[in-house]
Amino acid sequence: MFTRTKKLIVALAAISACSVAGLAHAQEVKTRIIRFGYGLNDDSVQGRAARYLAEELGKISGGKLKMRTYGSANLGSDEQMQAALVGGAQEMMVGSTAPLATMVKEFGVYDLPFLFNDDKEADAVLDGPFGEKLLKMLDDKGLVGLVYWENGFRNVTNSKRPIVKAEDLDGIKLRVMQNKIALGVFGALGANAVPMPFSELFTALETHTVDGQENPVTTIQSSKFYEVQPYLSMTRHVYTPWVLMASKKWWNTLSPDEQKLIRQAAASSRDFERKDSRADSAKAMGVLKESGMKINVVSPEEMQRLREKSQPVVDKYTQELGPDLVKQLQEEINKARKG
Ligand code: TK8
Repeated sequence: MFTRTKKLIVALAAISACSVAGLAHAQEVKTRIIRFGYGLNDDSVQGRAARYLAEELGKISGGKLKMRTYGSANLGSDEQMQAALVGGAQEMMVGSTAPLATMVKEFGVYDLPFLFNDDKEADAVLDGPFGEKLLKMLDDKGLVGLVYWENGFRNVTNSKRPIVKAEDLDGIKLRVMQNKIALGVFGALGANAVPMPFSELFTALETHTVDGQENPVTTIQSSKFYEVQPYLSMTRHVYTPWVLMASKKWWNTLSPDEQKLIRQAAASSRDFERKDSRADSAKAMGVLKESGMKINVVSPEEMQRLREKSQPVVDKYTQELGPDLVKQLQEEINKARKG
């Protein structure tokens, strides 16, 4: 009898300890509105993953962390949103690494061409110590880097001619992402490279302010570039990721519990997004073929020539980025290649 009573007391004590902890836990998560911005439209890989992220966060926070998603650069271009996050005027975003390089030059490393062979290598490097190290560097600049989403391997579209030989890029007015490495690489490849925010790109293509651009097929399809670009050449010259970020100013006002929930939802969104992006690439190719776009695959010989043409700029920027950084990246890629 005595032991039974004792057991009961112990059990009751355990239950009440739990519910106190549960209560304390619940108190650490306040009702919050989180504005999340992105550059592509709602019907894109970004749009689908943003909705998934918002839903997931709502679910695991018992409806308290309410994320409002704004696509099509409605909160601003990648660079404008970055600034808004730093200033604390916006809570979260997803955007390209290229414009981050103006704040943390090391992010320019992802614009060096011909690094990754496939998405498996990219995942391993981005989710490993190298990718983490770069995300951490954002901390001092007022940003919290959470995870990488896949943007993907980029291909050239234009309105002049198919890129069959390396020389076909000569003189093509090509929009590039806004940093000096992207600019330098396409300059070396012979193009007349023009930096411009993505949010202005469709109009610039439509009005022939530029002849072409480069992006993954998922974006070429979802942004309807096929309506204004007759040629798509499968160059796969670079793999670029997106970074999911929070404003540091805002992040510092969150409880550890809230931060944990956001990190957890961010990690799930990464897995969702990459899977979707890979499935969508195949679908996008189908849509692009049907659209009447003329699509060509660049031969291995010409790819090698593009690689050689870009090598001097790669060497130059390797010095600027730091040879150790580039070496570390190369080693991580080699590890992924073997493993
Ligand atoms: C969308 C951009 C886009 C990127 C670009 O805001 O700028 O070309 O590939 O995805 O971040």
